[in-house]
Amino acid sequence: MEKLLQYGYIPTADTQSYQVARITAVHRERFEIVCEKGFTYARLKSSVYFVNNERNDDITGTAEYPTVGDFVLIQYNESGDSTIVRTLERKSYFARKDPSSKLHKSENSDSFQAVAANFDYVFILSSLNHDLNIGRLERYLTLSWQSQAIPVIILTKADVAEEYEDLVKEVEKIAGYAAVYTISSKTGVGLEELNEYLKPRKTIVFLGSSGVGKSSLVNALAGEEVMKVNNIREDDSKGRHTTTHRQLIKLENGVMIIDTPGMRELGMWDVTEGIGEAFSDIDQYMGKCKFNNCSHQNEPGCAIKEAMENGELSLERWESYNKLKKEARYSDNKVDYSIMDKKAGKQFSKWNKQQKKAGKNRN
Ligand SMILES: Nc1nc2c(ncn2[C@@H]2O[C@H](COP(=O)(O)OP(=O)(O)O)[C@@H](O)[C@H]2O)c(=O)[nH]1
Ligand SMILES: [Mg+2]
Repeated sequence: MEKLLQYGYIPTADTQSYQVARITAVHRERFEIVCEKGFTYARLKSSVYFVNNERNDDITGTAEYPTVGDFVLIQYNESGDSTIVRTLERKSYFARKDPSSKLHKSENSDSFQAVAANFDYVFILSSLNHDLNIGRLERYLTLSWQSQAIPVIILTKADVAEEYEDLVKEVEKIAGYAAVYTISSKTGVGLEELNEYLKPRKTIVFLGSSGVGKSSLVNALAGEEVMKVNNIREDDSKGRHTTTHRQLIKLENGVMIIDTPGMRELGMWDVTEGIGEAFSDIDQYMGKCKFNNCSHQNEPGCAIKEAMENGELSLERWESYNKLKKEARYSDNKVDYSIMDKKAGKQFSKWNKQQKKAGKNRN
């Protein structure tokens, strides 16, 4: 079990006679995995996988396709692809609506896919250069809290940004419980302070729009080029979208990193939970109004109105909160994994097709 422990596995499940593996990348129909025997490939067989995962009704988020970061049980095959038997319980995950789902438009029947799993921290990267967007950060924070991992805000490219103190203050105001760091991958400024997150057996997901410097930071932390850097046109700060691939890599010091192409690119844009944590400054006023059914419009004794009047709460912040809250109401109760479980067999073939298509686009 030594190798899997290094990959962050905590032995809890009854693994029976199977081997444990961690998924390091997802290809068309094949998974790159690491197991005790080293790096190898694995596949799903619906006759095996969906039978074995039916027992997982009680475990949120596991009765579906494995994704990068997942711990799985495999039948190890020495001479070919191993077979994935079952996905183990996730301690954290990001999910998106299944883009291949035809049921998208109807309110309660969306199916979901996990896009990354079992991470400890989410590094939310945003460039101090010119694309810093508070609303987007608030959304990233909410999605991160929802994932069950701890968000950390990292403001990049400090070497080229001018006069960014006010910007940092603005970010700190909306960061809530999340820590905020200012760094430059180019000069190395601020990187040392990230050391407390870069521990063996921990997994970090990198999030942020294309071009903010995710791959550059991975390389700076690794001390070598492990990720391809996009050369962007600095005039409009739009990166080329080359990272379409999610991959888990382990650095020399034992920390693991999942680089992503960004949440919008991943189609992960819906908030459901996590708003309370992301907006802890607003949450504290809830239940403090004179009327407990206060709509925070014109009622007397409204704690929100008071906070805005005395400058504790800004209108922008209140509007962001309401915007995400409204979306969350629409997507409430949609992540019903027990339903997914029953549909799993049907989804498997659909998913296979989708992976093939994605693979074609990628190549
Ligand atoms: N000046 C400066 N440029 C950076 C920094 N980090 C990344 N870049 C540049 O920003 C562009 C996009 O970087 P990349 O790491 O590929 O971004 P990703 O798309 O988020 O992975 C590249 O041209 C990098 O050289 C930094 O700290 N300072
Ligand atoms: Mg990149």
